[in-house]
Amino acid sequence: MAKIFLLLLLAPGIVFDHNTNSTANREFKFKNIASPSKDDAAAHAKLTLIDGDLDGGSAELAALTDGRLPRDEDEPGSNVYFRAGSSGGRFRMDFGTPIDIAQVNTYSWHPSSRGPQLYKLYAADGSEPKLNLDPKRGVDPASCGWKFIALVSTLPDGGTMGGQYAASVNDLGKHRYLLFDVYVTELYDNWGNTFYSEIDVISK
Ligand SMILES: [Ca+2]
Ligand SMILES: [Ca+2]
Repeated sequence: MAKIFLLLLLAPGIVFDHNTNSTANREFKFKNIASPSKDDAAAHAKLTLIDGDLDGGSAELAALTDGRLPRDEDEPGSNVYFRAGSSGGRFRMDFGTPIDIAQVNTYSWHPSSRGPQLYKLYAADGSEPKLNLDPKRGVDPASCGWKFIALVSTLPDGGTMGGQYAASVNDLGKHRYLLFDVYVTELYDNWGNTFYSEIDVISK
C-alpha cells in the first residue's frame, strides 16, 4: 500500500524526506533534499569514534563521507552502523578549521527498522574553554563546550519503518567540529541501529 509521507518541519532549520521501500533508488533522489555529494566539506574531514562500537558487519567510519552509496536496500558493508544490541554511540567530525556550515545532510537506507534516523547533533568551533572533544555517553556534550544544534528524528508514526531517509539541518553557523550522538530506532529487538550511508556537510 502506498503511503504518503509529507515533508515534516518539526523545528526551524530541519527538513526530513523519505522514499518508501518501493520508491527507494540507487541515486538517493529525494523530493526536498539534494542527493548525496562526493565533494562536500565532509569529504576531507577527520572522523573519530568517541563512544560505542561499530558492528562487525559495518563499513569503516570513513564510509560516511566517501561519496559512495549502497546499491541495495540491505547492504551492510556499504553503511556505517553501531553494534547489534547496543544503543548506538558517538562520533566526531573535524574540519581542521572552523567553516560556515549551511547544511548537514544525513542519508540512510534499510528495508526495516534500520532505515530511520535518530540522533542528536552538536557543534563546536574549538575555542570553547574546557571543550571536551571526547565526551562519552553519560556526559552531556552541552556541559563540556559543545553547542546543541538539533534532535533529528525521522521515526515514522507507525507503519513500516523501511526505506530511504534523508535529514537536512540548516544554518549551523561557524564550527570546526560536529558531534553525532546516534541512537537506536527501536528496542524490540537487536536490529535498531540505523544503516547510515552518507553524511554531507555543505559549507557556505
Ligand atoms: Ca559526501
Ligand atoms: Ca558513503
